[in-house]
Amino acid sequence: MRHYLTLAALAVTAAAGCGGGSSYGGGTVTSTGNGTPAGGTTAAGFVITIAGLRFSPVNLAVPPGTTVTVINDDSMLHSVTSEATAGSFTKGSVAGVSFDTGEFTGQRTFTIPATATAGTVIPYYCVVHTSTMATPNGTITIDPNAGSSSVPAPATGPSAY
Ligand SMILES: [Cu+2]
Repeated sequence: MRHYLTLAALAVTAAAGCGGGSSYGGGTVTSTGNGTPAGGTTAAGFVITIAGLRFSPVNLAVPPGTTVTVINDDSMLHSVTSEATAGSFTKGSVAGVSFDTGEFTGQRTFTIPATATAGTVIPYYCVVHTSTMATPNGTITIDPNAGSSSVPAPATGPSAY
């Protein structure tokens, strides 16, 4: 199980890495389902993307007080809902930290309390699909030193390929 998730995460990362299409000259954006606008100004900061019934990244580290953006690229409803125990598929909290986007498509945000304790790991799930998600559980880890992992690459010069 853990192996599968790791590989899946790597595959997603690799796909995203190849997809930085800023060097494609054409101005026309075709809707390939890869929901990155051409402008490169997707939500910077801490982002969970849901696509193909998969949370990405499966484990996101954020500092206390962070506003987390959740982007649902699927056409179906999903949620990012905290649970006390991974796999319980019941709304809950860990060390006083809880969050719930509710069922949504498009984009939602929630904010981690500034009082969240470093090292707290909060599992989350989708209330619509529970165990049938490709990644049934994700986690958010509170890490004061966590850096934003989703800042778009600078648009200056050729991409570092
Ligand atoms: Cu779902």
